[in-house]
Amino acid sequence: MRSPSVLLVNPNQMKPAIGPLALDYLGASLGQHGVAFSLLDLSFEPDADAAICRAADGERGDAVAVTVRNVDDCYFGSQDFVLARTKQLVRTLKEAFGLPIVCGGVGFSTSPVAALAFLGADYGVAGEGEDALPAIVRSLSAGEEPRGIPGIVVPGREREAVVLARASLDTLDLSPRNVIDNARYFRDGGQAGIETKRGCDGACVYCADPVAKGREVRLRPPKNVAQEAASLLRQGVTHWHTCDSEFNRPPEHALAVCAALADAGLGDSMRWYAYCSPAVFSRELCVAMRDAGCVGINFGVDAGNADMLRRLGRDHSVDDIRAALGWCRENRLAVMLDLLLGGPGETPATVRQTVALMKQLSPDRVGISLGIRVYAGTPLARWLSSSAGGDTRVRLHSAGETPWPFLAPTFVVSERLGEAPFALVAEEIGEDPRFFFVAPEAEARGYNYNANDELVEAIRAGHRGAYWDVLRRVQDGLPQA
Ligand code: B12
Repeated sequence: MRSPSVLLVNPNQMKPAIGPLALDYLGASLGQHGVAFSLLDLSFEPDADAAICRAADGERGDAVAVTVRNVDDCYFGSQDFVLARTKQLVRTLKEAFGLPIVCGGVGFSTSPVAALAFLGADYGVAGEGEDALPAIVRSLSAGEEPRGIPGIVVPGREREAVVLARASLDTLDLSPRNVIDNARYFRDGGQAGIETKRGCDGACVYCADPVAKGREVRLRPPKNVAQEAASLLRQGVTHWHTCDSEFNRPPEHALAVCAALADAGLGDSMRWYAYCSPAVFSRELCVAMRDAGCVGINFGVDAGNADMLRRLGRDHSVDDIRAALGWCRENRLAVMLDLLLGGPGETPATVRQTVALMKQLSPDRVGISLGIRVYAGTPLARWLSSSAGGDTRVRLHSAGETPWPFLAPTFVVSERLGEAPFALVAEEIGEDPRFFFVAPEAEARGYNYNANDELVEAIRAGHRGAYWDVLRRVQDGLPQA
């Protein structure tokens, strides 16, 4: 009897190219579950439709699995609704293969029922796919309707509560990293990714991570993370970024991962970057990260004003930001502070205060997103839909109409910033080159990493690492990381 098998598809064509980490993890798990797979990676295909037709000429399995990392690019200036293109690809895949289409991914899981309906796919998985996908493929291979699989989403069952699929992280070996072409992604995209844990129990009002990944934090064995880094190194990949929402939550796990990387002797041979929270950061962690090969941290600080931090549901203070930056300086870690401006309650005065604090703290770079992407299922979405949202004095901007609230990119901007919020922020920044901020009508992409030619060029010229650090190095004429 033929063994169950599935075609894994990456539809993401954004440039610079970020490797679909999910497919390396899903492939590892499918193998461990005895399910065969092949890969169709459309990232480097100039003609996706033609590549699909070529692939359909070969052996066909039981299903086609599409990873949907991005619904949109989450950037107010561009509002690129990627899911609309993925929908076209799903249609082409369906016609070419005549097989059930299964979708999943972090973007997908931010709105699983809506995304499934919009894409016209047959099955979806909300949450982690490592155990769910093999179970679905096995059922289909046996000619059975997949049922009772945690996380599965099926058309017409919209009213059922969606539960998030979970994977057996303590027993699965996610370290091989041998499904996607990591060497090519490193050459063209300048970095790889590694996830050390999943889920976030934070209370940030706008964040889709608790929706897509769950509130319960699940940790990977630190040694397995180090083995994974070593697998990448064997492929010539020397720079990577953590793919956790915030690496230092919980801090004990971050310390254990750093110890495992250092013990494996990787601290000197690899360079990595992380998203971190200033709330649970410490000098001890900073030193451990440096010794494990970390060279730069992006702190999602959002605001430099206590009232806005509270409104956004953040649990750090301005003093935490200051302290974190100080420890990074002591240990020569580069720092970007990321701001999220324009949320409910933002005023010209709070913007002024935040921008002034950034100038005073003087990190290596400050990234500014103006306008907050609203995701269904977040406190922000609930608040906007409730009567309390009626008099919040915010404007909603939406780039596309779908019957599902917040599926197409939708951004909230405080009305109190007036008719020209971008000009207002630009005026506060002035000519300060440390800020990444571009107006929507500008040609430059700034630190929008979607269709960013400046970055593509820099990577072609040999730069590697986190994109903010690559842009900084090019701007400041610094050597490659
Ligand atoms: C790290 C990260 C980055 C890093 C990537 C570094 C790297 N080397 O990989 C950087 C900074 C480069 C980055 C850039 C961008 N990012 Co980003 N990023 C992330 C982050 C934190 C992790 C992504 C990741 O790899 N996760 C780990 C993988 C394994 O998880 P996964 O893809 O969810 O896969 C699991 C499940 O979903 C499921 N699954 C996945 N596929 C499938 C398929 C099937 C069939 C099944 C059954 C299951 C399944 O199983 C997998 C294993 O459990 C996520 C948020 C998050 N917590 O995931 C945002 C996130 C994906 N990014 C996002 C965005 C918007 C972007 C940018 C477009 C931003 C911009 N405008 O510049 C760019 C795009 C870059 C590009 N060119 O593609 C958004 C997407 C949201 C949306 N609206 O679509 C997210 C969700 C953050 C957010 N909430 O806003 N990003």
